[in-house]
Amino acid sequence: MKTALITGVTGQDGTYLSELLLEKGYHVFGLNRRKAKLNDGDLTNILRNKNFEFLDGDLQEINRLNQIISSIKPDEIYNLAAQSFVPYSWTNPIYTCDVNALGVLRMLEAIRLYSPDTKFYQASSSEIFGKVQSMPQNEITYHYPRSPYGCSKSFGFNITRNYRESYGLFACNGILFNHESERRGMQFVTRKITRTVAEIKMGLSKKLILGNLDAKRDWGYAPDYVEAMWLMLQYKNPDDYIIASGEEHSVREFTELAFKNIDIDIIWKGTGLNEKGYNKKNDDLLVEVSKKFFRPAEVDILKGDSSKAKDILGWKPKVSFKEMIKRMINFDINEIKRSVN
Ligand code: NAP
Ligand code: F7E
Repeated sequence: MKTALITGVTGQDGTYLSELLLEKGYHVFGLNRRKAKLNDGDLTNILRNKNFEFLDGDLQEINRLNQIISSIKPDEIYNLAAQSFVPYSWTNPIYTCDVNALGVLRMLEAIRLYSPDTKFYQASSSEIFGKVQSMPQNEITYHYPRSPYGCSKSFGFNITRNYRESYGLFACNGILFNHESERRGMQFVTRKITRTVAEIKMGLSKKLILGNLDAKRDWGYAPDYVEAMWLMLQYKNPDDYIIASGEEHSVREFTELAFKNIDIDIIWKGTGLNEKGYNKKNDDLLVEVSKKFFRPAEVDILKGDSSKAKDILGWKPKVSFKEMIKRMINFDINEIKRSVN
């Protein structure tokens, strides 16, 4: 039976990847930080599986990582753990870099010293491209991160490639563009929108307050993207791959589509911080802009070219942008219904 260690197992991607690997017959170890209260909603099915086990640990604790990796020597490690919220990386930059940059190095050192045959996947990010130097971005696009988070991920990318080239480790970077789902954290813009739109539909909220409506992202569906992680570690050679949908959409467009799912057309009036979105039918105010959600330095646009992953791994996304929004809205509406009943 193949074994895998997933760090960040309680996060969006960690839960989908656990399900995928358990379905494929793996024994899955999930690195888990202690919490005052375990909120394991998305892990309910996984925790019931006899081939899944939690291991206590933290990416900041080198001794524990060494102990775990030397004792279980897994076939594959997926390093998904990170401080993943970009705005938090300005308020806590040193912490973010300790986890997202040095944490990767701690994992690689543990593998190099105690389990050099383990295959390693690093969760890299399109945030490394930041102020993009070419369109669309591919594996050789220049890194120009715009946040401490982006800088930490650029280090993680480079140190992973360096350990592959220096020590011959089977180490891959998946440069994943934004990917969302029903399990996305509530602070990220997509889930904030779908949850608030669902609340508006159910009469629990009156309006949605956002930051930069013009930011453009290449958004895909998380379950499609975790499959790419697995494919990278099955290919005969380790390498780095862009995983993206190849389409860019603005926050404004995402918002309009989300409202369309509850039969509301938005019309925009005003500009900048004074721009507002109204219900076309009755002129109700539904969307406002607040300075609070703007960032010190913005990533204006991201659009990935995943042709290498398509040609070599045979990977392509299955769920469209529209379908993803529909699934997220329906899920949020149903979850609210369940919680109020
Ligand atoms: P997420 O939902 O925020 O999950 C992050 C996970 O990391 C959680 O399980 C969290 O545990 C864990 N974690 C945080 N700090 C840790 C530490 N010091 N030690 C051990 N575990 C720690 O993130 P995600 O969306 O699933 O993303 C997975 C990975 O892909 C992250 O590395 C992220 O930066 C990267 N990425 C994400 C996207 C995207 O669009 N989703 C795109 C590109 C790259 P707790 O439950 O204890 O907080
Ligand atoms: O912001 C704008 C905001 O926080 C997207 C992480 O998974 O993907 C994610 O990082 C855009 C930005 O994601 C609000 O300014 C407008 O331009 O959903 P987000 P992100 O920063 O792109 C990358 C690939 C990762 O690796 C990260 O881990 O939306 N925006 N208004 C807003 N963003 C938020 N959060 N909230 C707003 O109200």
